[in-house]
Amino acid sequence: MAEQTTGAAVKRPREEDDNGGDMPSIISGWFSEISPMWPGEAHSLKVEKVLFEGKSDYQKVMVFQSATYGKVLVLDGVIQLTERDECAYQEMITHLPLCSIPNPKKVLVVGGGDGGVLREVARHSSVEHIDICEIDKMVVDVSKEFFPGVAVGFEDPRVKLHIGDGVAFLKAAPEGSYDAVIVDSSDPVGPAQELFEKPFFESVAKALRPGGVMCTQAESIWLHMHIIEDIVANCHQVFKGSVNYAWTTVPTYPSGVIGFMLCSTEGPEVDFKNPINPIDENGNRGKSIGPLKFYNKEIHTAAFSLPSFAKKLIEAKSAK
Ligand code: SPM
Repeated sequence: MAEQTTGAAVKRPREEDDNGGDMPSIISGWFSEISPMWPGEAHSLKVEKVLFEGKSDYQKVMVFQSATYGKVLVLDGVIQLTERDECAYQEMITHLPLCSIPNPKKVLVVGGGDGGVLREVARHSSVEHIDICEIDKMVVDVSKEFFPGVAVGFEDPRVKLHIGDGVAFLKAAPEGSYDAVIVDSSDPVGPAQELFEKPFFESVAKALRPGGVMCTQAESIWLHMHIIEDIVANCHQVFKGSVNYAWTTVPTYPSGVIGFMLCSTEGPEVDFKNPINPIDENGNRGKSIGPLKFYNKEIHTAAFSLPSFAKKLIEAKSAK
């Protein structure tokens, strides 16, 4: 894996009044995920040991050993992954887009500094080059130290790591250069905020080839329908191919679910609901990463079936 720091690593550091996890998140041996993004509720995990606490230019970073979900990575007080359930998120955000197009060759991951999405992209033997642009080097370093089964993604020789701002990276990307862009962001507060806005989606669309695909983390239907409605409306304006919302379960994310926005640019049609490009389990050319734990073609199609309340609101925003 090649590493390079882009000249764009100058995004503003987090402000003191950001959602910086300033409230103590471990009380009496329990970590509670308290955030104004989900007021009135907080999932808790029993802590066995705090393994790392640090503050980068962008956010607070913590790793702890939990009693029931293995090691846990927390940014600004919000759980990013646990060893037990990370497979659900990383496999779905990766294979929903990549299994929907034939022979993806060039892939960009924005965010995803833990390496889990890279691990999944690397399963696709057609992929020749993977760029990843992560703003916070501390996330990469911490993942390599504490989550080797996730950070294994960095070991693939097709991976090129850029430490910098994903927004600037995409603005500078050559037009039509990627088959797929996967945006593995934290929530739209602090460093990831711009990754949920229309100008960013315009840059993604420009960087994709005709019929290229984007998959972005798109929050929870139980907690953030207003954010999802905005994303859907923006994506319909920007992406002239197809625009779809999918979701999956991740027990340690707030409300236990997380969604994905899947869009394609004008060009060869992409039918996201019916995967055409099965994963070659032996496609990865790096260290052995073992079989898929979560994704299969049935769950791919099922992910696009929405509960009625969400379907209604998303369809309303999709009406031209
Ligand atoms: N590669 C794993 C990184 C995880 N990125 C997404 C994290 C989202 C956490 N918040 C979920 C809140 C749902 N509303």
